[in-house]
Amino acid sequence: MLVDLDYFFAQCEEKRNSSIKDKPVVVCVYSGRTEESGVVSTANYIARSYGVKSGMPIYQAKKKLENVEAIFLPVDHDYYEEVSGEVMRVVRQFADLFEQVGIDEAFLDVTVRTNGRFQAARELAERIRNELRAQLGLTCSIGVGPNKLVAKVAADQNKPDGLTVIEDEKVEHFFSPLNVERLVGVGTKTREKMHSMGIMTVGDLARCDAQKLMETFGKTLGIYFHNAAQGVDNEPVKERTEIESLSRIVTLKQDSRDTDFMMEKTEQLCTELHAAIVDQKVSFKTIGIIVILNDMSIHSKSRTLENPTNSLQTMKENVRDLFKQFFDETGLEARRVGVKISNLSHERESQKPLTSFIQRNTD
Ligand code: TTP
Ligand code: MG
Repeated sequence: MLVDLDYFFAQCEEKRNSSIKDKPVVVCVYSGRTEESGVVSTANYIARSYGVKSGMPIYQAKKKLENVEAIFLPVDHDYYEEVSGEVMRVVRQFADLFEQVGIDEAFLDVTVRTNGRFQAARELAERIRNELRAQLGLTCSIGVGPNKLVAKVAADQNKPDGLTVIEDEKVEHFFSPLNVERLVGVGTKTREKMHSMGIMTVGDLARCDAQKLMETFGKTLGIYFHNAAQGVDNEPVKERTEIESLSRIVTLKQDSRDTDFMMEKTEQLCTELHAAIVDQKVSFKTIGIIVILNDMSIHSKSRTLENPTNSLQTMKENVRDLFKQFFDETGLEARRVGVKISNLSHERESQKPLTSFIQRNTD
């Protein structure tokens, strides 16, 4: 099953201050250029009924809510992370396998505890919904299906506060009339392309020749669309062991306090760390250096950035600065040096509101 919290950031704001609950609530990422520049991160369903949407410029949302008393608030990511942590602690107790996929979303494999029975899964989903409401005062939407793809599409079917259960033999019936963009992976551009091919619904896509899809979208995507349209998906729910930090250390040929020499040696470490975080789709917010002296004493220095990033450039620049500071301040000589990144977060949570939405709006 997929559990997705409703209008999450805005619902968190309502939880903190229930007096705003019956008004349109719009949570904004202010870019700071002018008082109103920036985009809507999310909005409660009252605001959505006036046409306010995620990714919309703030001035446009204000225009839509011109004659109503609406609440505009800046994003408070730390608070949403805290609430997300509480939500996930509750939800994961109901899973055989648990995979958080965003700040407000998680997949649960419940096959074992339900003996593969959809009725039992439905009851479990109801219990999760009740627990979240009772313990945290929050609503969510849940989709249940034979695989992750169907569960995800089902969760989007009855929002907010909905539960949709799609059993194996109902998948085709459920999928075929849906607009094709409801499939995970079909964005605006792909939708336009599909429309131009006469593919409007998931059923149309399912009937489309696989070869033609591969020619148009490339082999990987073509096969994916072909399978997805039939509700076929074999991705397992993957338990993630939360990594807290990553580090790499190298031994120097001779003791040194020269920043350029240090950078030469640590460049490779940064590249390795960068490859690891790209692979695991995480960003770092804290970057540090480790310096081990020839008496084996360990020293470290770190700094925390304003926003999480996965930039190799940022990593290297900060490492250079930190080494420079460390050796200017201490006058010591290093025998081994290392780089450490911590405060890691999954990319979707950390970067979506800050980059891709703004980008999408300035396209
Ligand atoms: P979603 O689960 O996509 O959206 P939602 O929870 O606000 O609404 P829904 O009821 O449809 O589930 O995203 C979770 C949070 O991620 C959302 O509350 C705010 C943030 N977000 C953005 O900042 N910008 C966006 O464009 C989207 C879609 C989400
Ligand atoms: Mg949500």
